[in-house]
Amino acid sequence: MELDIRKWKHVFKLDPDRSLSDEQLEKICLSGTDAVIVGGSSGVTFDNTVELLGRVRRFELPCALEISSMDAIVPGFDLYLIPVVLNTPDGQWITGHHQQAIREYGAMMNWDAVIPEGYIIMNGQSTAALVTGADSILDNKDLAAYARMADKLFRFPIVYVEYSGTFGNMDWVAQVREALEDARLFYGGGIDGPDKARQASGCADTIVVGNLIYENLEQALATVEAIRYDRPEDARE
Ligand code: 1GP
Repeated sequence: MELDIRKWKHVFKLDPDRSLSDEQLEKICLSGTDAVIVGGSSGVTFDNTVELLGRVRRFELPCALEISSMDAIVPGFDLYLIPVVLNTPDGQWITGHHQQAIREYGAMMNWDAVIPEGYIIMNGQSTAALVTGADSILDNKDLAAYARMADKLFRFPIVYVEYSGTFGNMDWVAQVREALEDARLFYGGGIDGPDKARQASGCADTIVVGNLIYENLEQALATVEAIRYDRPEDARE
């Protein structure tokens, strides 16, 4: 099982608040994706998170929890991804909730499994933007500056450009990757099939496929295959 996020090129993000049959979940977990991230912007509870973890655990692939609610911090995940929203004026999403969670659980946490993400929310209509009050009216220079801030100032290991629900500007995403030296660039948003998966994978280090799982599972599975042969280790003879 590959827990080094630097090796991940493709991940599926599963929403505990949406349903998948056992057969669908099996296809996802056996698809060849590098990992599953469990997370969502609304309706995520302790119970639905535990349930999904238990079901994913039947398969041998990394399972990370992206924490968006203190009530849904569930032990037993391989990794814990902690979004720090860089483009919100609301400090709750930068340090507020984080400080409260650490106050509660800090002494018992396995810090080796915790990975902060410098999160930049680019779709102002997304639930993530509405919940966090993110200011998504940014140009490419604003975006690159947030990314560089995450990389060089805060030294976050992940910069996550989040277009959730809409396909982003790939030129801008490519500019972000140019600007980063150490951080890994995660891109998520609007990947609706192999073509967009390839485009996004050409501009970011790791692509995240979410909604498509629930809208068109076969297309979602095809995104794994689409980028597979871009990986040197998977190259055909
Ligand atoms: C959402 O970045 C992910 O957090 C994926 O976005 O749901 O649009 O694929 P989509």
